[in-house]
Amino acid sequence: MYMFSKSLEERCNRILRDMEGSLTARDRVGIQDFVLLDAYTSESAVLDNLRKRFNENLIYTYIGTLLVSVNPYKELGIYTKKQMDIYMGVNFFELPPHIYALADNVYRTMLTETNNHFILISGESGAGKTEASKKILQFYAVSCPSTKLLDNVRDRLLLSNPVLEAFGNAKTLKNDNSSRFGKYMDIQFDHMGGAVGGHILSYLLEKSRVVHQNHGERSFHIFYQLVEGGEEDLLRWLGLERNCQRYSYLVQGECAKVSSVNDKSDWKTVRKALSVIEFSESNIESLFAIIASVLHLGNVTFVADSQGYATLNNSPEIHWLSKLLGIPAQVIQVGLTHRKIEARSEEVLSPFTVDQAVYAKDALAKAIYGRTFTWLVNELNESLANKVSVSSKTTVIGLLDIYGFEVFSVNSFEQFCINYCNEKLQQLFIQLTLKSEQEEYEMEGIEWESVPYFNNKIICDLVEEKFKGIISVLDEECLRPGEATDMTFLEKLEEKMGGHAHFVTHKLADQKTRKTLERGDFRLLHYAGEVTYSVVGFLDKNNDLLYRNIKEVMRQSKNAIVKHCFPSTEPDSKKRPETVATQFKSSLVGLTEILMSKEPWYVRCMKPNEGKQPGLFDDVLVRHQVKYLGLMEHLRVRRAGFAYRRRYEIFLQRYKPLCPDTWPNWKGTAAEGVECLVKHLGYKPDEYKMGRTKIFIRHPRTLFATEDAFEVCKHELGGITNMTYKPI
Ligand code: AOV
Ligand code: MG
Repeated sequence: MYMFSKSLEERCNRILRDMEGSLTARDRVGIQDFVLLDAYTSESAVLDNLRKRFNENLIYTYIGTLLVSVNPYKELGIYTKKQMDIYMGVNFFELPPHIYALADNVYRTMLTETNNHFILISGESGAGKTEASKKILQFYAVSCPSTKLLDNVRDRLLLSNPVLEAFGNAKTLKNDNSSRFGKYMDIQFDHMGGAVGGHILSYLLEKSRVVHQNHGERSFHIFYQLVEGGEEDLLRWLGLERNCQRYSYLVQGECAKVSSVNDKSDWKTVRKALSVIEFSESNIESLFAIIASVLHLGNVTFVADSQGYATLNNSPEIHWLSKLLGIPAQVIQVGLTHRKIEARSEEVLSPFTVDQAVYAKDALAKAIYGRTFTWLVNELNESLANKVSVSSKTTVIGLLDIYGFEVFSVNSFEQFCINYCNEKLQQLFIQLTLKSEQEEYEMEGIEWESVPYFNNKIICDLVEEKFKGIISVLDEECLRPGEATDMTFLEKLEEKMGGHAHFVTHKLADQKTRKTLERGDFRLLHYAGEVTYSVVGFLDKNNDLLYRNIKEVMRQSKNAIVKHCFPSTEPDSKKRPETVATQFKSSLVGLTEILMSKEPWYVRCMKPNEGKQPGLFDDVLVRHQVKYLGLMEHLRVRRAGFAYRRRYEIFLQRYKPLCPDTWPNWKGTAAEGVECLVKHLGYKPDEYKMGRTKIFIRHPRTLFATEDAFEVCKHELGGITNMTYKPI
């Protein structure tokens, strides 16, 4: 159901204007769809095209309906309301590529076909995934039908973003606003296309960041926003000073200030958003009491008594913790310095050493923050729940925006999980693009040729395979407390994975590679490149242990959110909870199932340089991304059998001026019209196939030539009677 309200001439003029028409323009700005690129098999041609377009500030290019996006690292002025209006309801290929064109296409397809869709946004850290997902959401917010009720939903959908980003994003070396959790958001639409609700699923928050940040990185934005932007009396009430340097948890990375981030104004945005989303004032108070508590907790220090056990002075931090969490100071004090153990059916308190106490304190800070984040997502979901059209059936568009593939100088358990997640999504992409291609040919009754490609399943298996994969080995080691260490984990890996083409360690490596590895490292050859992981902390982070008695302490809290996050119904810690990696693995299986039941669309984001700089296109870096994102394979698959396909109606509508029999109106079926049209244009019989609903064109140059012919005649539109067409 495409809207052809605008006159043909107007549309053609627009195509002229967008400069894709003449050859000189094409030379300068490149081709807007890689499928139309003549030397399509060459990586260099693809790269040249991307570079040309990037230099002209054209950051978007298609491969068929897949959108490639290169981060411009500057404001382009292409996301205005005017731009949205231009793209709204216009046939996908008629305008220059844009994220709005994709969003519009997904939306219209959903409405016509009344089915569910998702947009998979991928690319490495800093490539522009989160920005892309926000642009899509904004497009829907503006373009969907509007009523007072719907506007309220729209505002909530939009404002859930700054809140989640405040609590779940942070500055890393790769990205000043890096997502430290995975996010899948369903936007629900009624049959009229109104956005009636939403639902968010979050995946594994990197909560270790609360207590530790690498040099040049920060903790989650919300801490800095509160300290920098919080109102005077709020800070007083929370016992905070307006100085990030005062808080041990905020200065580990030595960069509390970031030039591209305005914590003060972001605070205002978040504060306002929380009100619009209808968080109650008491919940908002409890929420900030928690954020402040984490900061106070970070400043707690222990000293060793004469026996070497950790003691705590009645420090101001304990006073504030007691006040903000509503737990007696004495209880907190004991909780932070002891652990409950069972001795002969009796429970006794065993004192911590200073190191143990510091460990327990950090574990508590991570747990409080992590659980609060989960609570926050649940609250947002309640606020976003569809209350508008409960009776009628809704369809959804899912937006998937996760943490991108990342490689730092030291990589730990967190990077392992993040990169594993990226492997899974790449696997999904491979399965879906090949699968859907195959199915389409089958459905349309057309033979198909397969294309060789690198299947990263081998790496997914290496990580996740039952009993054999890295996660299984890690879990096994986690089951041997006291005996197992990070090093025994590494040794087990060497035993089990030795010889695997994508796994190497110092011991297993050849001489040359050995020099690049430390004894405590293992290296995975990911689809996107090599990553060396340091095993230090793997067992600990996978166990994510929180002592039972400290949970009991938290349960006494009068802070409503803390109370909710540490319920008395929580399973006894004697029963072993699932490890972090295993939970993450299961959640990704769940995600895959959700996605597989929907129609896929793709945005592949790329980073033009490592320096977050505008105008700089690093050939080596982009070429690498073109490779691992599988763009070449995707392109080849699109062109393997038949590069292009169009629904008969759409093809006819666009090209009918090229044939006197079909212009201006064709009386028969669309398929007959197309047949008549392509015969008139002189398509050779093996150049195209007529499917059940679509025409399939083997070489893009055929479509290209048709497009050129169309360009030539556009000035004489309406008067075309005797065009002859010479295939190239
Ligand atoms: P990511 O989501 O892919 O990284 P972001 O979407 O956060 O990356 O983009 C990183 C930064 O690049 C943004 O903060 C913007 O400054 C800039 N940027 C991205 N896209 C655009 C655009 N279309 N126009 C202008 N600037 C842009 V990560 O979450 O780290 O994997 O984990
Ligand atoms: Mg992101």
